[in-house]
Amino acid sequence: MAEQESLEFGKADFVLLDAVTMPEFMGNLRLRFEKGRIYTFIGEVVVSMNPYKNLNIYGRDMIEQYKGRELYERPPHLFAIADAAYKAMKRRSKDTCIVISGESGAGKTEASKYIMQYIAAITNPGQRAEVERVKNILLKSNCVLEAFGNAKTNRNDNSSRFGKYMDINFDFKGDPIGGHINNYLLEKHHLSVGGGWLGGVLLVLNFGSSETVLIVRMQKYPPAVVLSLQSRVIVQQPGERSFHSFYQCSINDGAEFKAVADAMKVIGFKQEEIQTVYKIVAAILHLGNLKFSVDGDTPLIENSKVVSIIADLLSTKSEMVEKALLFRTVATGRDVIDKQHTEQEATYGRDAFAKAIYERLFCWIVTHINDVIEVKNYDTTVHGKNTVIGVLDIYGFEIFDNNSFEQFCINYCNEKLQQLFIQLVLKQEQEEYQREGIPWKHIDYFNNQVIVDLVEQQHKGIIAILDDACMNVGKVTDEMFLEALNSKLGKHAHFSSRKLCATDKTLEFDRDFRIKHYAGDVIYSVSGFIDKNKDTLFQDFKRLMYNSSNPVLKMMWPEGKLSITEVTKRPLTAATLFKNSMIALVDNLASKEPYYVRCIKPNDKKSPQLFDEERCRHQVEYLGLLENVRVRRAGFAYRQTYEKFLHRYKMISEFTWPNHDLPSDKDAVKKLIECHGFQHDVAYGKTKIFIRTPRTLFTLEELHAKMLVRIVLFLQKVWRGT
Ligand code: AD9
Ligand code: MG
Repeated sequence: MAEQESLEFGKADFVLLDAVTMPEFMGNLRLRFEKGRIYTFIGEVVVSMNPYKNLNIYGRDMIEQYKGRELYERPPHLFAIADAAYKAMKRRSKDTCIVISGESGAGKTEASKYIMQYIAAITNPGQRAEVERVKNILLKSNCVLEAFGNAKTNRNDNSSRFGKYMDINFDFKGDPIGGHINNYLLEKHHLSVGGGWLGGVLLVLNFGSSETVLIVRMQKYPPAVVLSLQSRVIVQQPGERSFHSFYQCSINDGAEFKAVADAMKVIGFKQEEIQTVYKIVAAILHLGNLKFSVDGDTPLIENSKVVSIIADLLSTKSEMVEKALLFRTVATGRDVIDKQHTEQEATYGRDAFAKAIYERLFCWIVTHINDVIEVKNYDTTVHGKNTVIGVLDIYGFEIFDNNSFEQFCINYCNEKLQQLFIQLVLKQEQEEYQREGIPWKHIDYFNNQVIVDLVEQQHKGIIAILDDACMNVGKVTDEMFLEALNSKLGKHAHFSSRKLCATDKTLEFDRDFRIKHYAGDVIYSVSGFIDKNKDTLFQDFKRLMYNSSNPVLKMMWPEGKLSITEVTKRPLTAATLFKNSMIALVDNLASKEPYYVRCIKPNDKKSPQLFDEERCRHQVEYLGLLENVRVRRAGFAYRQTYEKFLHRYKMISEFTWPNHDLPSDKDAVKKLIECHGFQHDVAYGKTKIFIRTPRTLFTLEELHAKMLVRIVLFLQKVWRGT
């Protein structure tokens, strides 16, 4: 039992703390971390500490211990929450979701993988082939998505640079029959097209024994060129890398390359598709090697050999690649002319092209996986409800030395998730007690809706102001955008900039603005906001890709079909697309029964020993864990309307079985509760009964199960006439 662990390993549930104070909370968190107990409950929430070492707690024996058990029967573990979500889905036909949150490197992705492994392990006892196929693909998809969507950062060697929400669909037997992945904003600006890091490396792409072996010789950049490229593309901070995929086909990470290629085969990627994937990766590396020079006003490509390699890799013609890089087709009235780029435009175009083909590749990989795991031909009339467990593993709150558009989006996403948590766990809970007339002392928490509004409000929020700036026909600079922010949001309590508070020394530059996030203050540099939000890719590149003779590439770029005169609609901006996807995500999560895993990173050194008190406390604060404990402690684990409660348990009391003659269902429930001696653990609301501890509920369930057995035995006797 969870409580039995208390003395030696600390409290297994923070609800059991002697007093709900920060020192008590931190003391328990530290003790458990030091004793290798990385998981602790807050009611049904699992708090998880990253152990930064391999623990032997995810094996088959462990899975068996959690399978089918009630949440509190076993020590806290991810498997407990996975099982709870699974049981709710299976027994009550509820769609559930597991929301995993925490900052970069806190262990979200690892947690999501253990949860998926657990679900895979406890399902399909009948070993149905189709279910095994789906399970295998769901598990293998991680490896492929991580190769293309994760990168080494200073905070995490395997940092997810995209958000992922995966639905797993189950049939009426509770076996996985399919799934769907939603991916959110790949941080493509993480992609360095500078190429310098691969200088001189012989890039070998080996597609199995018989297929093509592609050898691409990388050229070394003079350092100055690499630097100027990097500062413009806003790429990795020192010590960071681009996406894993770029290293896996070079000398560094050969074993991973094979694992990814194998996983792609299992998922069902065809050989030519896998080839295309790596051709695109190679083409991006070569784009990084392209150099422009200027002859008068005219930009030229210095190394035309590179152009022919790119053309080859993308199955198009050198002349067409060159034209797309140097010219832009524009419609002026009725005429269509080729307008020559300046050198700056050409460089911008090349970088945007590299990022766009990578992003498109990533989305195509996700779509491909979705095609293979999509539930087809499920007949609900025959098979019953098709239920879902969703698992959300999305980037955590980020504060870097230099925070840009990507951190702005990521942190906005975390505000949305925090708001959902508040709505579901704190606010709703308290509101229900008030509604039901249960005596309740209000617990204060910071409601971050005000920050969500600051970012997303129509017409007034930061995204709306940014979009306005991007809509302007004339040349709008990042500074002009900052001006607009200052004039419209200057008085907002969660927004500030240097202009507005000249005395504020933390805002060093006139290009910075600050948002007071729920998790702390973050200073954003406006540099690049406009470009990244517009996310312009000249139509010429889209057409170039659409006209590729490689059918896979062509399929990735359907909009390249349009000629310049047909392209009229202004595409939605990156921030608006992101905002829409976040709103849809939160709506989706809110429609499911949520389970939470709150991940904490013990230190910034990736050390298994160090418990950095300051860093941990900060995370406990902004994850709102103390408030969570308070609400939970003051609250009730279970509630049900009197009618439904009676419907389930009336058979365990002579006063209510088969029917009661009391004035109301509420009176009948009171009688039932009293005859079993649970009156001290419940409260009676206007329409619902509230039960404080889960143990009471388990006992009720046990009584219910025993009574069912007796009834069945009795009926059998009656049927047999004995
Ligand atoms: V990010 O927001 O994607 O940058 P995550 O996903 O929160 O971040 P991740 O799961 O990738 O972090 O964990 C970071 C590293 O911590 C892993 O690569 C492991 O080395 C380590 N880790 C995390 N969880 C565990 C665990 N349960 N057991 C052992 C772990 N090591
Ligand atoms: Mg991750």
